[in-house]
Amino acid sequence: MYTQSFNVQDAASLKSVPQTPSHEDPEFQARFDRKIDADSKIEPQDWMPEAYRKTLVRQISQHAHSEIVGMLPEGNWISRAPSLKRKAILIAKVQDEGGHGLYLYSAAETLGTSRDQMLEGLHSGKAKYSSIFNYPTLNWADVGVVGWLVDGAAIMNQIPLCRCSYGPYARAMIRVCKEESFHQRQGYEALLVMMQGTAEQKAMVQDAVNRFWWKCLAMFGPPDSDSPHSAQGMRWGIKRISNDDLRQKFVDATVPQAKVLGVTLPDPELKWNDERQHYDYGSIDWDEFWATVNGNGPCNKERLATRVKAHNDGQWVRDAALAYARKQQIAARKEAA
Ligand code: BYC
Repeated sequence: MYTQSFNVQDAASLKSVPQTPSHEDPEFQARFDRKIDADSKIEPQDWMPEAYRKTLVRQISQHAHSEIVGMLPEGNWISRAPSLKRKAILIAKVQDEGGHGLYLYSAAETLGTSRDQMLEGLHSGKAKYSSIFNYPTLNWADVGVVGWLVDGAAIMNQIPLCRCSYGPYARAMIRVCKEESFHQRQGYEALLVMMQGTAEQKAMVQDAVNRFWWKCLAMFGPPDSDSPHSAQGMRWGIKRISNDDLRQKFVDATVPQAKVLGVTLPDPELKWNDERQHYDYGSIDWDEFWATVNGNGPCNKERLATRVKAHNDGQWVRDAALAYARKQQIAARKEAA
């Protein structure tokens, strides 16, 4: 599964589904709307409005970029994991994230955008990826907290995407979510072990939670009132639950987990609201969020430079895979002749 693309030339002619002629015909539109209203899946060969296609390419490619950039902060800790067991788990997790990127790039390719185009967007700094990966992982506790909170937030956001109206994205997300739930649990378990350790270990966990908590709340995106894409995304059945509702679900699910772990979530305003039957929480620093999303977070430049270098260093692998595929093709043609 991880190498599915290696023997396929990454050219638009091979990987893309041809675009439907661009007439936004009322009859086609009505058929599309009926499918959305009936909660049926839209498949690559179906007619779809250009704006729907563009929204999906934007969201799925950003999601794919987040998966592969997300490999970097954790990948830094593979060589410094505290035991062989933790190292093996972390290698598996980071490899899973690479796999998620591949499923998602493949899903986006079915919409007519090649992987080269998407990667060009990432490497040139035009395309977005999740804000959370522009913060550093300073110590081993951060790796546990990334699993518990970052993957926890990702699952909360991604479970509804398994019901997304676009078939290939929805199907990719089913597998992604299964793997993400292992990631979340391994992070939580690593933290539980540290919380039974020395005072220094407990302090490390608390410090990591303090640094990541607010950034994880911001991962769900701007408040609904400031989210330009939410209303249309929900009308199309791409987004099923709004940014604010997902954020609330995440807070409600995480507070009891923090209690079991024995850490304090760094928000003096966090308290149960009996009337709302939800936890109230304090204000997120949206200026910091936008600064990070727009390229000025603590690690944006480092992440992009590492990613571009990894891509360039991997050129020989892609060349070799394509050369092998060409050889196989020639051999197959000879045999058929
Ligand atoms: N970071 O109108 P909105 C993971 C952008 S987890 C950066 O609400 P939308 C992983 C947004 O793109 C993370 N940018 O947009 C976990 C838009 O900008 P553009 C990845 C953000 O699309 C562990 C603008 O703000 N998950 O992969 O309706 C280990 C306005 O926002 C962020 C996904 O991508 C952010 N946090 O909703 C490894 C899930 N939030 O495009 C990996 C799929 C918002 O207009 N994506 N923006 O320039 C989604 O569900 C939605 O795209 C979002 C945003 C909820 C993220």
